[in-house]
Amino acid sequence: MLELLKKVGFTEGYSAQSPAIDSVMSWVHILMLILFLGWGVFFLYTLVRFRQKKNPKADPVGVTNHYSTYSEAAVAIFEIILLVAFSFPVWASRVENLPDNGDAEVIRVIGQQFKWNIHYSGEDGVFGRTVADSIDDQALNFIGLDRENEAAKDDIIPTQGHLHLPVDRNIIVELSTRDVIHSFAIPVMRVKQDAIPGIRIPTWFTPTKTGSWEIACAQLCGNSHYEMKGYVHVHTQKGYEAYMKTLSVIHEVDDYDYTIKSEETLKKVLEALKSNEAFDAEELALLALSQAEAAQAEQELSGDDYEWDEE
Ligand SMILES: [Cu+2]
Repeated sequence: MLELLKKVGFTEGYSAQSPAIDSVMSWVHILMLILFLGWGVFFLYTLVRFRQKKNPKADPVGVTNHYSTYSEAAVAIFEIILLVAFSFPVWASRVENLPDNGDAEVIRVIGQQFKWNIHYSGEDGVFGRTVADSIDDQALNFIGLDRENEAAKDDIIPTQGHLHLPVDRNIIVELSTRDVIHSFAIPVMRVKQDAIPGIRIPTWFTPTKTGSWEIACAQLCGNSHYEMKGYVHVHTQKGYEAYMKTLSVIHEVDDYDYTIKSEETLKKVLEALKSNEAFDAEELALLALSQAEAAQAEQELSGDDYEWDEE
């Protein structure tokens, strides 16, 4: 059944949680197919059996047997089995057995009309304080991160809409939103979770393949909902570490004149991932890191950063 579904546009599943969800999907589609065929045949039968030529006068009594009741009951029983025996256990294991924080990469995702903001805790593993009053779109501080806060200093905020992940590692996404309800959906990872204002909801998955895919918003959230898409980039472990470290060095240098080379290389990393060349991407990420570190050394030599501090 799954093969058939994939032929008509059902995406491949690239997370460790995909097979269980796909099996429920298959069972639901099998039931729907049986129902479709059953009702279809019944419909054609009634067209012929009760045609006007043979039944010129309407019969006010109608059908007196109970076959339709039995078939309704059979469908209900099948659906109950589907829910209780298949869907509930799969869903429970998806949402209840959250992996340990030590055994997972914890990343915050904050919905916003009409972008996805991604927030990494950086080297210290602690998320910096975010305050609604500090939100400043002009200054590109979309999540209101308080950079004065000690824990916030090493936090990494990649370009809006770009979620970077390591392959074969548990990912916990702590999901929230700064305005209306959104729904965070990565179809190829079989992930879909609503983002509700005022609360932080964890959702988790384990990517099993490197590459780049789309993130969608699965909840009508306003007039530009259709363009609220993002990208999930799954790197090799080494490539991921190099990419994140590069972002952090670029943030420290904070001067495009110095970091331009490194930033150009980072773009190539994403192109390589998109064309499914994870090892090229890893090489490029390491190159970007060395370029960023060289830029940092150059800046220190020129004394640029001291000037900046004095201002
Ligand atoms: Cu949305």
